Amino acid sequence: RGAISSEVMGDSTQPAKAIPIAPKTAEAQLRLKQALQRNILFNHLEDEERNTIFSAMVEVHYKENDLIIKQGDQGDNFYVVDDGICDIYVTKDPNTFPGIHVMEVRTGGSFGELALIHGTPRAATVIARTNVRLWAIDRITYKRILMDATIHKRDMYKKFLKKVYILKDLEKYERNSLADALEPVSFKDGEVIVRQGEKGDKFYIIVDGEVRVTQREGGPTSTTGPENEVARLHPSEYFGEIALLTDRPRAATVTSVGTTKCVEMDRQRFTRLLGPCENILRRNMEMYNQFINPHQYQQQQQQQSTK
Ligand code: 1OR
Repeated sequence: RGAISSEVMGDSTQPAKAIPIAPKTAEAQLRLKQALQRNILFNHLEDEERNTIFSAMVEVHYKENDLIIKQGDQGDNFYVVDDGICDIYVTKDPNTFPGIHVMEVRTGGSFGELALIHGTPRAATVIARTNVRLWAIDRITYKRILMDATIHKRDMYKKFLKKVYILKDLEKYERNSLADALEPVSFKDGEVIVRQGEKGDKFYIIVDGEVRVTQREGGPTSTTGPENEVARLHPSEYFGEIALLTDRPRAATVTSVGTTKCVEMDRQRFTRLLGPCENILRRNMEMYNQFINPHQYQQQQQQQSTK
């Protein structure tokens, strides 16, 4: 495990060390069980596969500034972050190390899949920004149990995510990570997806179908006033972000019109992955204030239908 690569990149003074495996105490096993339950990467697993992963996963600890993966090395493990922050760097020039900071990975995120999927050298360097606790899965187990689902999901959402306007500034790799984190959900005609005034923990992007957005008069927490339609949303559009960006209750009710297919993300994944899009999300949110005015909206709808 963790063989030291003979390849020396530039003037890096830190060789890749043997991986620092922590003992699998009862407490660690409990945390591993929770990680397996919570992390969407493991959602689709059959019981037997879950057991295999459970035995294969080892807890590893790195200290702040430790080198976890070195670009150019051979791939051994895939990693899931249990706690802490890792920074990812890429260099095109073998004389500069670690190169340009391209991304950060936090709790619930993962890295190290590319070399295992493609059989290529490590495409980036990963360094611990804080003390970190990771789960490591060896190459053979990763390929046997997790790889196909990841390839399939990235492939399936590739075209779709490219069309989503708010994601336009994401790098290809970031869109792939986002694809990993999406959960497909489907709603029946008339089903309420989010309800005004309630606490919200999920963000949605519409894949297929239509939703109706309604608001009660008398402010966001009003539960009694008359309801007005303030918007209709369609594929590639999104909802549910205000409660996640602001920690306020749901600002409107969103109801499925016919059958609607969406992909959803919980708060943790939303925060972790949509950081680079936060500016656009916030800017768009400011614009609702002008838009969410039922009278104005109805006028707009009328204008559109007479065009
Ligand atoms: P790996 O097995 O190659 C390094 O080991 C890991 O860093 C890699 O798998 C990914 O999991 C992760 N380009 C390449 N690898 C990346 C990138 C990345 N980001 C994270 N990793 N780019 C970042 C895009 C925001 C592209 C940079 C040009």
